[in-house]
Amino acid sequence: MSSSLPSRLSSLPSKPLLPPPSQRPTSAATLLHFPSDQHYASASRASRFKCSAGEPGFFTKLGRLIKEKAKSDVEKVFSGFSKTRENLAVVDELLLYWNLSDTDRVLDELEEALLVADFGPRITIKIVESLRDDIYSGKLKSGAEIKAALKKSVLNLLTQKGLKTELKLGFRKPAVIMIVGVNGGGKTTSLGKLANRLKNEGTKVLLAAGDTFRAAASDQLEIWAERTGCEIVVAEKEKAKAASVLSQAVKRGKEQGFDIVLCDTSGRLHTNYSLMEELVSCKKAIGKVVSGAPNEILQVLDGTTGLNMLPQAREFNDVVGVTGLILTKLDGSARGGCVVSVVDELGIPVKFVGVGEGVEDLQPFDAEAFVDAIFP
Ligand SMILES: Nc1nc2c(ncn2[C@@H]2O[C@H](COP(=O)(O)OP(=O)(O)OP(=O)(O)O)[C@@H](O)[C@H]2O)c(=O)[nH]1
Ligand SMILES: [Mg+2]
Repeated sequence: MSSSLPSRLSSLPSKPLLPPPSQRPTSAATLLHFPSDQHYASASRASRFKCSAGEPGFFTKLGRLIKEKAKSDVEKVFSGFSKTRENLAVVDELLLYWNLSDTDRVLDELEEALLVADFGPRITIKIVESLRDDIYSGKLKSGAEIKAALKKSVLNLLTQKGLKTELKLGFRKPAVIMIVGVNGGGKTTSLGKLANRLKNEGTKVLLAAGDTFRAAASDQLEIWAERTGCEIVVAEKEKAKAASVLSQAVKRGKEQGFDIVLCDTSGRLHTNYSLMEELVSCKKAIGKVVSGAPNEILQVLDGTTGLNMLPQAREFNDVVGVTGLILTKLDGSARGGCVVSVVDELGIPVKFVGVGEGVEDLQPFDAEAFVDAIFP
């Protein structure tokens, strides 16, 4: 059932309050999904509400904030992937002195560099063989051309499936985002960072401490609530069921006019049947309070685990339907190539990357900025 609108929003103007398309943010730093004019108009006719969008001045403010952030994000993307970059720097060295007679040796070394950076064997072979064909057929004639072709093929791999990287928050209030994944991947930290971003964009965010396995888990989330200035719902008693805590939180979100409820969950192994079933109960409990919710189920994958993350993601996706991935700890590893592997193998969009432990260290994923960051 959809939540009712606050009275101040019930008289939305007949003309949508969207800025002209040219002024709408287009960068992947855009966190929120902007509905089309037509979509928006029908939503306002139905007196429905998408987060805070609809309040006069909201889009102007959001646009400004996103623009400012997009600028600092690009700088951060470049520093965040420093290890992957170091690792792939060999590509530049190889291509600087490349000449045709050296092609096979250079491509062997390029293949090795891509494998070490976790591009995965299938993608690596695909990229290298296509470069080899283009070099021997005379299409690529210099190191610079080879590098440009390499970057283009990585970008194509990331964008070919047309996966959307922005958050899809629907039209009902509150929008609900559930964070799932195996133990220690960075769920709670990513949730905290996400809360910070959404809060800074003018949305009213409620945190839900759905990790009821460990007593310390809700304390950890409370610290994030304080740090980000968000309210939080925690279990009232010990051994509470996660589904009931999350359902209460979403109810409160609905009653008290929150825009977004961010639900933390316990870490669990994808092979543990009963724990995976518990996740299904959590999802159902949320959907009973707000139909269509959770709007996003974001799975956190630890970038340092390399390609082992693929079976985890497959299993979570089969059980609960993952709508996006957050790849964490890419600052600490030389394995940034795993981003390309997961997108190619799973067909699920990477929506954010974690590049540190700080509150600002979660970046919306942008394929072009990513390729520029790892192959500067
Ligand atoms: N370097 C780095 N560390 C991170 C990142 N994200 C999370 N961490 C660290 O990883 C550790 C685990 O993070 P948590 O957020 O507690 O992970 P979790 O998935 O919630 O863990 P459980 O609730 O126990 O399953 C913490 O020390 C975090 O600070 C990241 O992007 N980069
Ligand atoms: Mg946690």
